[in-house]
Amino acid sequence: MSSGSSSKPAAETGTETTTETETATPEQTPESLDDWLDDANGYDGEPHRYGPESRPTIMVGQETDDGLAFSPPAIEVPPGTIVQWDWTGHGGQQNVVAVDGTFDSGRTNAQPGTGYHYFFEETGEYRYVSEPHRDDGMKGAIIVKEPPSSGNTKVDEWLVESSNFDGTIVDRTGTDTATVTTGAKGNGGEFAFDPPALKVSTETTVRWEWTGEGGPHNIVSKGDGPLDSELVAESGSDYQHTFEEPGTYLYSCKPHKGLGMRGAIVVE
Ligand SMILES: [Cu+2]
Repeated sequence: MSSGSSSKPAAETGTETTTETETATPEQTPESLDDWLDDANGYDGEPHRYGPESRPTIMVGQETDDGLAFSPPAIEVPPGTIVQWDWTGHGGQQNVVAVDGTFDSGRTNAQPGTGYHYFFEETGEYRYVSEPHRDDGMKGAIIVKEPPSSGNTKVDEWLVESSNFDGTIVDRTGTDTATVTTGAKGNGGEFAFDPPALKVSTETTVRWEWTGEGGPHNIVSKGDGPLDSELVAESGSDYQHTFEEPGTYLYSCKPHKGLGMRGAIVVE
């Protein structure tokens, strides 16, 4: 019938629109990673760091609220890591698309059990979105960088997932006592030891002092080391140990070990 007559004007309109869009959106200077993550749904201010040989999994669609978040939204991994995304079915149609085009899961999907993975070989900051919900804050970032290194392999491996470890072993050699704050800020809450790594001389007494934040904590040696405190929550609690033998002493808070609440004392 009259089907052919409307096609030409429609095509002309389409061309015009495209031109307008291009002139209206000039290239913007790339925003900082902090700015990018600032309005990412579910971001708590700290990327979760993974060690070598880990295979992090990111949930696509959160169970809470409207589901429009990656969980966790930001992670830090060493080069050579495979990152896995698993669709939860929450939040409707989703995909995983790098802003710079590095990776792209393809067409959107709302099917729980859908998976996608990407092998991150090169260091860099990879921002990504779920395209249907980009403007609703469904954004994330994969930060690929070498893990922090202090030069002490035992310490580095033990603390690789502790968010407040930056490769520094705080030097308190030559002092009688040294203090470690227990329940310091880090690991997604008040789940850190500060400093996470400490170097002391033999005969030094190390004192752990509780802030009272982050729930009950304890100090427990890895393996059969000497540290074994009570599990307590009260601010002002303390636990101490005098180190007689040189060595590297690794410990954690049992309830929060998985979150990265770990510490190390190097005794010289
Ligand atoms: Cu704890």
